[in-house]
Amino acid sequence: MPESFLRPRSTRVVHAARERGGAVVALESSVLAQGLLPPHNREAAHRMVSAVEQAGATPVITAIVRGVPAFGLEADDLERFLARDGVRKVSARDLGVAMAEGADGATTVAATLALCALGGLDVFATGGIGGVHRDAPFDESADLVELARTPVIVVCAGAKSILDLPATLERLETLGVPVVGCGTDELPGFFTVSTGLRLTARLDTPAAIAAAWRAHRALGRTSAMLVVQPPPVDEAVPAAIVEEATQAALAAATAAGIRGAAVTPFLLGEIQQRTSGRSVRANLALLEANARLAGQIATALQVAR
Ligand code: PSU
Ligand code: MN
Repeated sequence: MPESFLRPRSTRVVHAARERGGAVVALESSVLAQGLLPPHNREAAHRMVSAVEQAGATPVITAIVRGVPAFGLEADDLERFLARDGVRKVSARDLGVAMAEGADGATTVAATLALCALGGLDVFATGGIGGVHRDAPFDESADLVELARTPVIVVCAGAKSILDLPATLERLETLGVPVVGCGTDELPGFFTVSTGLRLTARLDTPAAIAAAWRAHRALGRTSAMLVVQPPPVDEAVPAAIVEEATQAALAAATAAGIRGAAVTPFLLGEIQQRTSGRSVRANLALLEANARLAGQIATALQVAR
């Protein structure tokens, strides 16, 4: 399909950054419209954008805006997304329909990866990726298969605590997605620093990550590279508290018969309530830290170019 059909739109700031070949970092919008409640989602957007800018890169929030793939959000569009005003959750499979219907769609990791491919963006920061859910019924996030086929560096704090983390790590291995610890030898647990799950690779500087990425791409690998760092220690939540809240959230989801795309937003909302704000503080801190690291990696890639 010709690009004229798609007509992706960039804000002036993003367009200018790309014109001059500056470092850019993609940010997802589902964490803003579905993952965090107001007013926390506004704080998340502000802190992520500032952190990318402080690292010398230009933040690019991706979304479908009234049916148009958007690289960067205008102020009024961002307000609609923060107000969650008729904004649907859009995964990779949902992109085309959302466009055809002229909808506002907040993009998950999977859909953001698809837009990164469309726009030629190669660094992306998020909180935690989706993955293999615990227990039956079978549920595996589309984030995993999109990571397997989209060459983008994705900076995160691991996969969300609500998931089966050992199974998620196994699937990433099967799918050929390198998982690189930054400042850690373990897969972080999103809200928690530690999970006990050992990683096979650790690179502690943006320059080292950029070098590994160039090798990955030089080999012709078309998968993403997942860069994981623990949440900032001061804000991290003890594992026992997260696990107790997660168990209760899973039970509530089963009792309420929550299925499909609603599962993740439901569980995240339950955990926010059950940890009386602690998980939100950790979530905001790790989003900011991940945005900063992504900005530094994008800048390091720039230097090497
Ligand atoms: N992690 C968060 N908050 C979120 C998400 C992840 O802390 O809102 C979102 C991301 O957009 C991720 C999506 O891609 O949840 C996964 O949803 P699902 O499990 O339905 O694929
Ligand atoms: Mn699912």
